[in-house]
Amino acid sequence: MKLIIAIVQDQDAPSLIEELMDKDFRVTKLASTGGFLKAGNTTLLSGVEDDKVDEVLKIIEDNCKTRDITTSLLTVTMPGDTYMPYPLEVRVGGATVFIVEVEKYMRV
Ligand code: 2BA
Repeated sequence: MKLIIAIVQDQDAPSLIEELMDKDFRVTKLASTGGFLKAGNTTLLSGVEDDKVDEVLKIIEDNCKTRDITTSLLTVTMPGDTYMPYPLEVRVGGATVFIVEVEKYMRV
């Protein structure tokens, strides 16, 4: 068994969870925050049998879009200690996925 950890954009989470549930995969949704943008994203945990991993990855790929986001994360220091927000283009997604071997899975 593998644990699939997928970090996705909030907008993509509802359709992704719906399709996973429709296809009888179990999934847990966690509210998370990206370290770089300091903005909310969604982390999904799904324990799946080895032969189902590719199917789950395909569902993630189909539901998660790449988006270009303009953020004002950077600031430029101006004379007189004034800070000006400086727009920064960042490409986010579709999804960041980790696949981890599960040593033991129990529901007691
Ligand atoms: P954030 O850390 O908020 O990053 C959002 C996007 O900002 C990233 O999109 C990437 O395009 C950009 N970015 C991140 N760090 C950067 C840096 N040092 N310099 C320039 N640009 C940077 P994604 O790569 O699609 O990542 C989306 C979210 O997935 C991340 O949100 C983070 O929450 C998570 N993530 C990505 N890689 C990870 C990793 N190796 N370990 C843990 N979480 C990760």
